[in-house]
Amino acid sequence: MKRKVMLSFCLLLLIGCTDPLSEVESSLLSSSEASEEIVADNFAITPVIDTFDFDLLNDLEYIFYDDAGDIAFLSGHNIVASDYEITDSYIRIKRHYLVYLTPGEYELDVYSTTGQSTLSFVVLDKNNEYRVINHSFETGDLFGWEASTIFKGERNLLAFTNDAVVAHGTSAESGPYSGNGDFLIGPPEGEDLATYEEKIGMLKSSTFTLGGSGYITFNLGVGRVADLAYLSIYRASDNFEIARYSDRYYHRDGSSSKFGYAPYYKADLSAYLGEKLYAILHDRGGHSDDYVTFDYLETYHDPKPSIDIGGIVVNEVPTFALSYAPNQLPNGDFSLGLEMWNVSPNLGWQDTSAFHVETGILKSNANGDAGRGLIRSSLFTIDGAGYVSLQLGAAKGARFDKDTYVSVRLYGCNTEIIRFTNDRSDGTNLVTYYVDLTKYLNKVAYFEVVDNATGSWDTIFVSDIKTYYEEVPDFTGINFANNLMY
Ligand SMILES: [Ca+2]
Ligand SMILES: [Ca+2]
Ligand SMILES: [Ca+2]
Repeated sequence: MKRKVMLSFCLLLLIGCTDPLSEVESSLLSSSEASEEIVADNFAITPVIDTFDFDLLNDLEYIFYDDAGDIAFLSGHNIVASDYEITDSYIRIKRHYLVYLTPGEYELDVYSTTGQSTLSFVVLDKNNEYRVINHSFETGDLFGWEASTIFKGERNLLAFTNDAVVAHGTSAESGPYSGNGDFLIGPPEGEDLATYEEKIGMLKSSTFTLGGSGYITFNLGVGRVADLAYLSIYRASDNFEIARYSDRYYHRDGSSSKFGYAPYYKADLSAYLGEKLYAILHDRGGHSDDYVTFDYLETYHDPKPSIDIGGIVVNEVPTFALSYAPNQLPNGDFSLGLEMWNVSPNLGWQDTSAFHVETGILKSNANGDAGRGLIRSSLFTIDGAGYVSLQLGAAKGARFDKDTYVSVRLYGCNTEIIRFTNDRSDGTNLVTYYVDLTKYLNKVAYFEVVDNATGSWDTIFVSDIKTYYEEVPDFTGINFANNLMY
C-alpha cells in the first residue's frame, strides 16, 4: 500500500513538471524510491541496450525470463503503452519516447503476472534540448519531422515523404549529394525528376531551445526560386518567422548545386538565444529545379563555427516599409501603378520586371507569358465583416492552379491562410472573387501574387482589391474563392 501511494505521488509530480529542474527533482525521488524496492524485485531483467543516444536515436532493449511470467505494463516517467513493446522475452522502449527525456539516469517499474521489477537506463547528454530530432535524417526516414501538404490535401503531391530521404551520392554530378552521414532529403530514387519537382510541401522540425553560440548550420541545395524553396526558422511562442534562407549558391555560374549538391551554410541567430525555435523546410514550386536537397540542420554550436566554414546566408523573410495596416489596402485598385506594392528581389525569378499596371490592372506579362515573379502588397487589417474581394483574369495555363495564384498571408508568421486561382475563368474578362477571412478578424495580412510558369496563358491579372466590407457582401457561390490550401 505504501508503495502505491508513493508511486502515485511521483506520477503526479511528473505530470505537473515541465521545467528541467522539476524533472531532476522527480528523478531523485524515483531513484530513492527504487533503492527501497531492489529487494522487492520479483524477477530478473537483463539490459541489452540501456543507453539512449540522441545522435543514434536507438531504441532500448531488455531481456526477461520465465520467472517474469507475462509482463503487464511499465510505469514511471510518463511512459504509456505505445512507448514500448513487449514480446515473448524482450522489452523494447522506443526512441519516440526517449528522445524527449532530459539527459540523466532513469528507472521504470515493470509489472508482470509474477510481481514487479525495475529496469534502468541512461539518456546521454548530447545537448538534446538544443538540437532538432534526427537533424541529419540518419534514421533513413522522416522520424522526428512533420510533413504537411500545401495543396488541396493531395498526399500524392507531397514532396516530403519517407521516400524523399535518400542515400547521398558520391559526387555533385552523380545526383543527390551530402557530406554529412548517409542520408539527406532529395529526389527519391527511381522517381522521374519532373514528377518530383512538381511536388510541394512543408517539413517541420522538432522544437529546440537556441543555445551555445546561437549559430545554426545546414546543407541546403537546388531550390531555383528563393521565394518558393527555403528554410525558415520560427519562434515557437508566437510562430513568428524570424529568418528565411534560400540556396544562393545555386545561382553562381557552374554551381554544382544545379546537380543536387547541398551547400553548407551557417547563420547567426544569437539575437534569439534562449528562445524556443523550430524550422520548416518549404517547397512551394512545381517546375524545373523547384525542389530542395537538405541535410544536417545543426542548431547547437559552442563555440561558434569557424569563420571559414559555411556559405553566406541572407535573411529573406518578407519585410514591409510601413507597419501601418489600414483595413482598406492602399492602392488596391492600382490607380497609383505599383505604388505600395513590392516586387520580390529574391533570386530565381528571371528578373524583377514581370509586373506592370495597365488600365488599372496588375499584370505579370510585361515580358509576355514567359515572365515569372512574385509581388507583395502592403499590410492591411482584416476587419468589418471579414471579407475581401478582387478581380482575376488570365491565369489559365496548363497547371494554372499551381502556377498563377493569389495568396493571403498573415503578417509575422507569414502563414499562407488562403490561396486561390482563376478557376472560374471567363475568357478574357475579369472575374470577381470573394474571399472569406472571417476566421482571421483583426489580424494583419498581405497579398502575394505569384506567376511561376512560362507557357501559354501563364500570366495573371489582378484588379480592384477591396479589403473592407462593413457587412458580408452579396454574392453567389459562383464568385466564392475556393481555398487551395488544406
Ligand atoms: Ca545526413
Ligand atoms: Ca517542388
Ligand atoms: Ca508567366
